[in-house]
Amino acid sequence: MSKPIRKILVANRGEIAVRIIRACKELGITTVQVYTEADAGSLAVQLADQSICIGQARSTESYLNAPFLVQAALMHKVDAVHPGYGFLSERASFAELCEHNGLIFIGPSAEVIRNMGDKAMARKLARAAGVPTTPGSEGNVADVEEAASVADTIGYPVILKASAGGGGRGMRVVWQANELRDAYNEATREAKSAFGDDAMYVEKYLTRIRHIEIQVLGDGVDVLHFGERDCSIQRRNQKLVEESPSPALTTELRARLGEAALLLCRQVGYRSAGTIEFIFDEQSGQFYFMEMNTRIQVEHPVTEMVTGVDLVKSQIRIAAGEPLGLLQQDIRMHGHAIECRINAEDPDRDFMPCPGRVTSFQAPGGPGVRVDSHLFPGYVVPPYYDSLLAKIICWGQTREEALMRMQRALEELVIEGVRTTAGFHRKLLSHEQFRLGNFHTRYVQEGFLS
Ligand code: MV4
Repeated sequence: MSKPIRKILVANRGEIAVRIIRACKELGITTVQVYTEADAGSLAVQLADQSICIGQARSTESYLNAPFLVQAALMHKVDAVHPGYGFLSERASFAELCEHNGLIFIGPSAEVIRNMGDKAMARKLARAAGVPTTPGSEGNVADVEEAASVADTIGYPVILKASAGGGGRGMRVVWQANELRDAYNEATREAKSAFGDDAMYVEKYLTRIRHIEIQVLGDGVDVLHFGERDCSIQRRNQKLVEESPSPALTTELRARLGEAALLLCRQVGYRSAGTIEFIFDEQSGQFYFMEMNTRIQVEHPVTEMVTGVDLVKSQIRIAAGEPLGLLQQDIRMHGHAIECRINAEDPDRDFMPCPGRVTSFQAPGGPGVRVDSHLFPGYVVPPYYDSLLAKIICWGQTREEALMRMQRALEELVIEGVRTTAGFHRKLLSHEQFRLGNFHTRYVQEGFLS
């Protein structure tokens, strides 16, 4: 079904709200930006065609308040709602509420969001589609006895994962049998309080891995993949640096990962932008399905820089019922792109958040440099939301050129008034092993921050 989209409610904030507004401007779509008292002076409000205050600063009273957002959408007579990432972007009930009110939700169907949000169900769907999954339980385990039995079968270490979790939340690594019971009880208690659901599944824990994810676009009939992003540079499950292509993948492995991602998407008739996350064991060359994210991701510009495809505009076109209009052979990855997330956090104080007024801001520029940010001089970084200030994405013909450009961009960057992670990135990019492409998900906490 195809319905023209002439007006969109931007149901998010910060840099991704600016990104969505830019895509809409290029498509000739009118934008309505929601904001809270804390975001009243934001760049997104300044750039949007219209704006509406949806409440107080606290997210639960605003950006997480589905009825407020739908009410704002109906008042402004928008055709569609773009959820961005985080907040309600993967809340199936929000997608349903939009659709029940005649609004297009720019994302997959509520059913697909729900199924992929249940990590044990997602694992089952992946396995049924023929996607490699780690040894472990078929779905959720009934109790600690079943968890122990699965762990005995697959061998320690194992990782307990909350079905309602994801992104590293509600996980527990268990190194030996006598720790399992306590770990299981803690993990289920934590999951119950964090997600209201203590369902748990068990996987063989792979210790030295890379986090490799595949970007996809589906229109409900066809699905395409846009290559991988290596997101292994993380700290406490927060991605810091992402790049494409991965230094660890051969052409053959890239094709196998892409094909595996498409298998799952075809199985569920995937529609919109999405990302399939894998863990890649470099020693064995094996990769395994981890989870599927049913939203546009923070790091999407890395893929845009190497493929030339605007993923946000594609999402909006698909939501309007347009076909993909591309074939897999049309998609080429050219050169190398790397993204550094500049957060208002202090690396010298355990990355603690540092909100406050940005007294000066000078973005880098020049060949191959892209800055996605909502900052401007005088902007006050609020304490209520995530600490992302800007994403610097650099492209080069080679990884070395992309790294050199990123170092130049980080040196040009000026943000004063709040402490940021820019210095951390400059240090990381000067590390020999990182420059050689030799890293994994424990690189930061093991060799770098200790
Ligand atoms: C794993 C794993 C190793 N073995 N699963 C992290 C977040 C979510 N996407 C799944 N994650 C992982 N799942 C198995 N079977 C390693 C990760 C992982 C990770 C785990 C704990 C702490 C930091 C991590 C960073 C990246 C990936």
